[in-house]
Amino acid sequence: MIRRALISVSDKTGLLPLARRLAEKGVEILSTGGTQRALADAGVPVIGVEAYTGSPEVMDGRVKTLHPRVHGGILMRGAIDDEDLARLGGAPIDLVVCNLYPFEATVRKPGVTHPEIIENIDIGGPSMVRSAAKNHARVAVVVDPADYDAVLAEIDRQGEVSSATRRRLATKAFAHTAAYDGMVSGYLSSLPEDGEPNAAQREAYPRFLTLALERAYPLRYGENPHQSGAFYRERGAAAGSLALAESLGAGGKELSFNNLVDVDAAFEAVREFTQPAAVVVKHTNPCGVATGDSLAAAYRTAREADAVSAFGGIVALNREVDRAAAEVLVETFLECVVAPAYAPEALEVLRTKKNLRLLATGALLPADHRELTFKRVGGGLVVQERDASAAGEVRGGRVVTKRAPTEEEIEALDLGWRVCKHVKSNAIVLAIPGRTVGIGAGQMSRVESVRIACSKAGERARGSVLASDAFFPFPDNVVLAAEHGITAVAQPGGSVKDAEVIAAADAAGIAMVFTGARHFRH
Ligand code: 93A
Repeated sequence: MIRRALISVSDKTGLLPLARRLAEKGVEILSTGGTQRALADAGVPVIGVEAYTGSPEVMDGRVKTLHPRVHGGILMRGAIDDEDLARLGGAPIDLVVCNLYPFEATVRKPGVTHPEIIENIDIGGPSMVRSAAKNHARVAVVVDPADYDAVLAEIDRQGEVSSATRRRLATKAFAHTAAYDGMVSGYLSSLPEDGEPNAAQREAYPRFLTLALERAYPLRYGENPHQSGAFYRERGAAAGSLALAESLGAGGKELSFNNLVDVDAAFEAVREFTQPAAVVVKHTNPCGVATGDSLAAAYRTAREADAVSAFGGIVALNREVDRAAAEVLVETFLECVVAPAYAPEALEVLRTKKNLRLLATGALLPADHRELTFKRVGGGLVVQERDASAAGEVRGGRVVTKRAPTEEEIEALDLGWRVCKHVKSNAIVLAIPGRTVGIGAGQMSRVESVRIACSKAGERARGSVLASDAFFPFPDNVVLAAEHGITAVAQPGGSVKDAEVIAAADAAGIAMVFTGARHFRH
């Protein structure tokens, strides 16, 4: 039975409906200052925690709930502790609803001072949450407003929260306080020896510390069938992340490790474009990318860019999938489709393919979304900022050849350059306006990638443009491109042999733009 609840929340989302329903059920509510005021103002019966402890809030709220009557009330196990609790003058608390001072939001606040940040380190909240989570055999602890409804539903049904739910809530609670302390420790470790971090450092650090992961779901298998696998979700993953995608397929097979890695690669690439776009990925590399007036047109073109590779591929789209696009998608065998959303008529068409996995991310994160990326290397993680640039680098680049690219070449170079960033190095992308025609990926020498891209493009290489993720170490790449009829090139520049590379381009009438930025992908 839930008889007494302690509610102390900074984020007051959903507070009133929750408290009202608890009060209606005869639950006695204890609350701290601000929460108590909010409830009293709304006419919900509430007892101030000061009245319960007989001890006033002191030190501007630093000490509010750090009291044996609070922690005794939460930690008491049952009859065996009745006497001790009575001696303290406390009463059993059965439900703790608490979310913490907004530490991360405070750190990110423009112009915030160090003392303000320190005041936003919650001490009393995590203590209550941990006490309640430890005693989940008797107490339910709720740290996330998203859990209010489920908890209320159980109380409605059976007057209490089930032991399975209490266990789940406790697991979540400890993960929550662990992540919170991680952020605090991260902030402190980011401080220069004397003084405070600058705004950019402050913005960059918290993501380093929200490395708290939760097991989301098992995968069909790892990279190979003899390896088991699971997907772990970052706590606090942004809306629009693959981690939060909903699975809408007809059922069929579960996602595998490779599926997710490929879906991620495809979805990252398709976000480069604002007009309707489609990316087909095989083995983490795009094999066809196109834009168009509609998703259906874009996807058809992307598939045709390398129809052989597209078979069994992973497709990402940057718009809600409509019926027309769905009808083109089901023409060939695909593993997965990922898009922000699907129209109901599109789903109907797509679900005729039993084993086609459909993922809906709900939103499209912008191409320049800032976050961190991780890769495990023996016993540790290499962590870096996401490569968020590419847009504008061709148009803002420096023309280094006698001939400047035409507008049409610029358009094609811009597309090729955006795609290049998503192709494993050494990356070479051949494009014409609105689509790729040949992609050379993952070779150990750049000239080999040029050769592959040209061979993939075949006759279509003639009159196309070339984007290279890093500079040309030798002019041989340009000579080869010229032999295949390529008319313009975008590359970062910066090789000791730049002069020779430019001379080779001039000799062949190729227009070349230095973007000044490199986009390795390893
Ligand atoms: O300042 S604290 O570290 N000391 C406390 O004793 C304490 N008790 C609750 N922070 C404390 N809290 C936090 O106050 C809760 O975690 C919650 O975030 C917040 C609610 O305050 P109010 O009800 O006054 O808005």
